[in-house]
Amino acid sequence: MTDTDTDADARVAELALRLDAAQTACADTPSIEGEGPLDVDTAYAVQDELVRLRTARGERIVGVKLGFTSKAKMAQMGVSDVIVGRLTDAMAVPDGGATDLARYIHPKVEPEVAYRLGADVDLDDPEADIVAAVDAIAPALEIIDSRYRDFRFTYADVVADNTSASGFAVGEWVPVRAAADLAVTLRVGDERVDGSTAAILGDPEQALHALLDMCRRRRIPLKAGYVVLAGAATAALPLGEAEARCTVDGLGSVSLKGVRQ
Ligand code: 0L1
Ligand code: MG
Repeated sequence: MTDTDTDADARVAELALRLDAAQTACADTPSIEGEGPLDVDTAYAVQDELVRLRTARGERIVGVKLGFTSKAKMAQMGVSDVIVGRLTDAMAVPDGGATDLARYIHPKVEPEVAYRLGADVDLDDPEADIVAAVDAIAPALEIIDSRYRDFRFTYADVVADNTSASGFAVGEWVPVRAAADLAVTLRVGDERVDGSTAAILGDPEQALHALLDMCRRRRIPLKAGYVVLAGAATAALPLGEAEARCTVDGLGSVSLKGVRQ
């Protein structure tokens, strides 16, 4: 191992500790790229280390999520690639349940479609069929809570920050069905946003293909039982003490509520 490798490993470890501390203390941190360049490979290495810190504390990886799946978000970030992050059991909120707002910095919710993997997907099998591996679909809510100040980040920043993953709730699983262009409504208290699953790469099924491609490139395992959050169908809304509800036409609805204890 060269001195350069050692320096790179030390930087990854230091950045992961910084993001982990921001999450556990609910104290935001400035953009990493605001201080100097961060390439995407290093950003995924930071994410890996961040997730390792969480699993070392006893959390279990229960799924994966995609972000930047809408044309609007890609255009806003000036990128053409999705991002992938990891979900842990500590992020799960039961459907209809409550989540303590003290756990977050500035949480927002977004309406999503979730898929469940019924079988492992072999990343090294060029013929692997991720769509065939899916055994159920459900409406979902994702709580995103960037660890960066004012949600200001670059593409590499947000990759390092595990794609802002903070919480999620999944509605009732139903047998897999086509989910292109289903009407979606997100209500949070008196606020409402309407959209369509078509905002998720044109069809959430496309998100599964994009996920497999990213997981192959980043060596992120796809295991039986994993929840896959395919991406947001509308813009996110701030999460407060009011109920947040996502309704996806033909799939049903899912809700959660922020509470202050
Ligand atoms: O769709 C998403 O899950 C967004 C991921 C990160 C971007 C953000 O925090 O707004
Ligand atoms: Mg999302």
